[in-house]
Amino acid sequence: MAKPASSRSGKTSSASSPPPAADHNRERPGEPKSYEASKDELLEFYRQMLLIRRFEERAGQLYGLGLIGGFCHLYIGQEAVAVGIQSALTPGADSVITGYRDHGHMLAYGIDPKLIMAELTGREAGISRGKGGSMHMFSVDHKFYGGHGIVGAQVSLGTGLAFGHKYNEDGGVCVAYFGDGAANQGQVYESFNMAALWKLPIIYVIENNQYAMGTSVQRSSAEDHFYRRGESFRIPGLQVDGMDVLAVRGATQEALEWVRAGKGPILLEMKTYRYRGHSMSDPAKYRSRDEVQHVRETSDPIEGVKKALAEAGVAEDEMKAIDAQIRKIVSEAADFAETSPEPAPGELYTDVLVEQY
Ligand SMILES: Cc1ncc(C[n+]2csc(CCOP(=O)(O)OP(=O)(O)O)c2C)c(N)n1
Ligand SMILES: [Mg+2]
Repeated sequence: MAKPASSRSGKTSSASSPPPAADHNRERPGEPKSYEASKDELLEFYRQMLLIRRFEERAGQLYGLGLIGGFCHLYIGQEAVAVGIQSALTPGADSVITGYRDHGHMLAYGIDPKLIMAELTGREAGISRGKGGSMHMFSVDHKFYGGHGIVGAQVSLGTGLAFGHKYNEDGGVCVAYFGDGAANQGQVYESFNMAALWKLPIIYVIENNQYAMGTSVQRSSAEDHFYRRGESFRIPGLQVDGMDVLAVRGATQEALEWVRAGKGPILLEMKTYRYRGHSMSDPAKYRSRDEVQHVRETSDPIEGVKKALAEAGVAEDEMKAIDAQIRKIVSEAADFAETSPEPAPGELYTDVLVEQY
């Protein structure tokens, strides 16, 4: 006969008996509600998403002109995720970490577009002094901890940031973004285990844009409902329409409430889509043009907010004027990034760890 196993509550149960009922009844976050935005908030969401889109379009052009070296991963299509989440965070208190598709996140956190574009073109004025490029942008001032090229690494690092928030009792929450592909990495689950054990203040955000480079979720993921990926660590998850900025904001508030109440980590699966290739060098032959066109026509995040604005009585002309302002900001950022000086050769020797430890 199987030896009785000890349950978490300390009571014993037979190994063959079902798990204690309490496991199934354990507390879960409420159903997230769509955020009810005021007209001004909607306008701000529109502005921020448009800024990301126009910025990324211009970055794509600069890359084509040979002004951006190295890799360049655009965020077009996913704008509602970063904008909706960021709008719910407390600037200066909460920390953020993400992968290499990071320009949109930095813009959503209010970082000057000029400094981001100048980083792309490798200039001294860039946010990482032109030495990080597209994938390695960093701003401690904004509690934005990168920009990481190693798939999944930001999940462990973000868990460490959350540990820091708890240890220092600073009230902050870490938001760690990663992709559907990264979600299949081993270190993600080691991090989940520690975060759940220590009830760390972290929101794990899986940006499920349906593809990891050229591999679709269906071909790579045995459990493609990513919000369930924390279940065996008792981390609850919510699946969210990541193309709807109001749904994203509503779910983030629910998640923040959970984490700030000291209940430990929570997972948000953002169902989203990227319109461009994985990076600028991807011809995207693994999917049809029709597939992309269909998403653009039926669930574009910016068009969704435009519709809501029209319903709230905002005139088409006002929206066009915002677009013109945004184009101007992006043009100025591009001019700055093309004309500002490159770092002096001496910069090669700064920010390099030389001590032994
Ligand atoms: C550890 C590691 N393995 C492989 C790669 C190569 N690689 C770069 S991006 C990527 C796909 C990641 O896809 P996903 O997590 O879905 O993010 P997305 O690009 O869709 O935002 C891979 C395999 C890498 N950078 N790091
Ligand atoms: Mg992906």
